[in-house]
Amino acid sequence: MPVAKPVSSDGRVIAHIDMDCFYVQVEQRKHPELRGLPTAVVQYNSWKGGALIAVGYEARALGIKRSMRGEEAKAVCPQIHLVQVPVARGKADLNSYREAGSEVVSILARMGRCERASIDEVYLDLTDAAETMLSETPPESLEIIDDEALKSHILGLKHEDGSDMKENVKGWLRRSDADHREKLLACGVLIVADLRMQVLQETQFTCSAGISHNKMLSKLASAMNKPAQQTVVPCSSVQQLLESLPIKKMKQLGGKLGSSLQSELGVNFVGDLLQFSEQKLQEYYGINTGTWLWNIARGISGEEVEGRLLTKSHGSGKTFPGPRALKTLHSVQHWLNQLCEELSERLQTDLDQNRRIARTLTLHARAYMSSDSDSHKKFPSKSCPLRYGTTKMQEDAMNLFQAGLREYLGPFEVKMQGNKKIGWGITGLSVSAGKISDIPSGTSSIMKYFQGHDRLCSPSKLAKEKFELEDPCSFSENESNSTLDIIEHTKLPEEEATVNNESSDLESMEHKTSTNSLEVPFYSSMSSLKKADFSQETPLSFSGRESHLEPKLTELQSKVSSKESTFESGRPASEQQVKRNALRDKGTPSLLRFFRRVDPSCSIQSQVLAQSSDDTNIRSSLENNNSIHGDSLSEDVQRREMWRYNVDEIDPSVIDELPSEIQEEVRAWLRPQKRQANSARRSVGIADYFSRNKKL
Ligand code: TTP
Repeated sequence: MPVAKPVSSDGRVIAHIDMDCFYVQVEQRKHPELRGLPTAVVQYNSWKGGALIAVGYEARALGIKRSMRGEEAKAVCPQIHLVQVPVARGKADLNSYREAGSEVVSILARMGRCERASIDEVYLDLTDAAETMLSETPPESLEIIDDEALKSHILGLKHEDGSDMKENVKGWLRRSDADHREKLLACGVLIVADLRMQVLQETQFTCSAGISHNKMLSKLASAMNKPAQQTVVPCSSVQQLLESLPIKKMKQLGGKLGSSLQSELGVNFVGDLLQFSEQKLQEYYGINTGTWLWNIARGISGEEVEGRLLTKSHGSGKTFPGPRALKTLHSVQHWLNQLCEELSERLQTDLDQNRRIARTLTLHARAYMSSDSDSHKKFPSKSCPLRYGTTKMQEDAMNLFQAGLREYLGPFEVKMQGNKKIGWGITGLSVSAGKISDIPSGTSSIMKYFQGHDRLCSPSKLAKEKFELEDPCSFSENESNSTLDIIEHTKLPEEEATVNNESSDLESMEHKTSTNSLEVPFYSSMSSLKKADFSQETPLSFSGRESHLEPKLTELQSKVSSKESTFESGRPASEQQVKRNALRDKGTPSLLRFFRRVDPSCSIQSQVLAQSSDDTNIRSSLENNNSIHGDSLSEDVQRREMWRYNVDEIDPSVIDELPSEIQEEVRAWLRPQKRQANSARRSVGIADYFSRNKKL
């Protein structure tokens, strides 16, 4: 459900930039001979000439629509040029479109905070740039205004018969009696026109833009005049814009909530909401959504431009329409393998280029049951913690699929037994990786401290053993970053053994696809899904690192996961608990293993751990250095000195990987002001833990 965000009273200048017939433009740049000719991009699926996924404006003028298939388009317009989307692994390969989108983003980001909203859409917060322009070169002082700005569509600006439209726009831009907010908007118009020209010159792509005081209005405006034009929404025109806007066209109202507004309240246009009080809307839809609805009826939205140049998630999907539907687990596994391979490559690229990791793997599918009495039943989306490495991902995706299928089939599940014909078909499959976050730069992990700064490790050894987790000392501080951090951030499956039910209703899917990355072939067949965000991850060619990485990174996890199924929903809780306890008692957590394997040649300054190849030594070293049992603040300070790390730089999430018995203590350790109090209460501590460990 949408939620109202606080609205700042200051005037903001927000632009929404949307590329025109994007895939067609990318193909026309690749094949300049197609420029100016009716062109469309068709999906990778030859059935009836393939579905059109992007249609150039020349082709649109000749009656070609995105809903057509290639054969139909040829019948309507024999001279049309149909370009097939690039293909890799038997499915569409969108990398060239993603890269092209990234080129555009890097230009737009020059002028303000930039949020990549989809493969070809960007929000820009131009408030600061507009303020600067207003104070230095206000539009009213400009004699000459660029033609591109003068071609802007200003909503509500009347053009008398015979009047020169560009002169009218110029007059509007140079108004000296406008209030501060509207003057800022005029600056925004000039800035966006200039940016669009830069995009054209540097990439050869045209784009359209909406400019207003918030994201919601700018997004609506950018679609109003295409291609290669810009539309402005002054405050005075907001009501006019919204009163005739069909409720389902509004972002977040395309699904159930919009339908409910229509059926429950008889609201067909956004402006119809004005007749309801905020209280009334809250009674129907709850406090937050009620306020959000009240706000949007007035064109109010506090949503911030997020300052994100990279995608929020990665996804890979494929449709299997009609007779191509997948009907066996074997064929599902085959395609999940392809999808996971692509996803894994993109995650690796993201990690290498941007130092980002994803935490959640989600599987979506579209399915039918031959004996389905309820044909509207949806295949439940499933997610689980993401494990890096193609094989792991493939394994997890298949498990997610089977969990989803069991739920989907319900009482029909029995049909899955044996090799008998099973009455289901899969018409769409996708895997996506979400909860992507940065690995904070400069963040040092506990593991890294234990390794020390690696000054004593020879460079040749570092290069050779870059991915050898069995010897953590083989990482140099720089070289090891990404790999180390993956280990730290990737929890053991046994610790996170859950299958999450994700809402799979259309509305949530729609929302997801607007910010996430279901792949074209999947969503393009779903009429109610708009377009995905295949946002930026300038893909490099696959480095091949993963093949090293996979067995290493996931070695620890796989030992657990091969027995500890992530999908234990059917198993009694006590049994799961017993297994987990057993593993924990064995000291499985990966950090501990590193504690035990530290290479002396790469020790931390105090040699606290490095001198120790066994737990007794570790313990005695710690005790000798008063690292554990000291209870004064000064001793704590000493400890920090000895360990030579900056506790403020530690990523707290690494603590989750430590045994539960000592997690609290380590946390307390990292909070200097609380350390004194905590130290007095310590009974079971790190030293005790290692001491017990030794007995195992
Ligand atoms: P859109 O921005 O929706 O459309 P567009 O850029 O082709 O055309 P317009 O000028 O009207 O904005 O989508 C961007 C790209 O995403 C589009 O070029 C192709 C791809 N896409 C699909 O593959 N399938 C779809 O169903 C949609 C909507 C888009």
